[in-house]
Amino acid sequence: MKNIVILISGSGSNMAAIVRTAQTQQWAHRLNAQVSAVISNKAEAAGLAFAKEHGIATAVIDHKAFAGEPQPREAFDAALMAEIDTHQPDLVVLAGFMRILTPSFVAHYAGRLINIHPSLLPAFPGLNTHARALDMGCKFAGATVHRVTTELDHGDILAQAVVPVLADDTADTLAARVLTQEHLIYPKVVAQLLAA
Ligand code: NHR
Ligand code: GAR
Repeated sequence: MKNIVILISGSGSNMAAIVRTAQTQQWAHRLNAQVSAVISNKAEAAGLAFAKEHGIATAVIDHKAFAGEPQPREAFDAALMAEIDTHQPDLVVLAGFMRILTPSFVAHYAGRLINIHPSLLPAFPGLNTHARALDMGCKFAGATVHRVTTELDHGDILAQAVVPVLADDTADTLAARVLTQEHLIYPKVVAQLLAA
């Protein structure tokens, strides 16, 4: 059985899409894999309740608890790694996870760490992607699944989905259209990587 650990910070709808695919065995490839744990840096992340309801182990590692440390990001990432590694993951999946990870974290999970980003990379790395795409007058937007490297939102691209930008779009309506596509491509990439 292969183990997937998913990191979230919020609603966790991409996590839920992967959990549903795993629990119903509706992978794009023949696969014996489970979501072993869902870990959030925010105790209030709505996705934690979904994970618990689906029988998945959850944990909260609050990044704010490390604010007093001399190297708060390193200390947070070390605690996160210790929790993740108890689940012996074959793949670590960032799904709306909002903390930038240190080089030591990235190196520790080299080859098994992926993210979904709500833009057509290399356009719009970083935050507020939908507002920026609208400001630029983009006619298409989308999402990218990529490997996580030390350079933010710059790792190898594994999959993309494209949606049209409509004349009356707001950042919220565009985000919702992109999110429906994220839920389709992310479980597929997870299956591809674990089948390989
Ligand atoms: N870490 C590394 N090293 N490389 C990547 O490509 C990463 C990463 C961590 C997260 C997701 C990413 C996205 O899809 C991601 C990719 C958070 C921020 C950010 O600025 C930027 C990009 C992404 C996630 N975070 C702030 C920080 O100080 C906090 C923002 C907040 O809490 O709201 O870490 O877009
Ligand atoms: C998704 O659109 C994801 O691409 C994006 O946040 C949303 C999370 O939704 N990720 C980032 O912006 C990372 N910085 P979810 O929690 O419902 O999966």
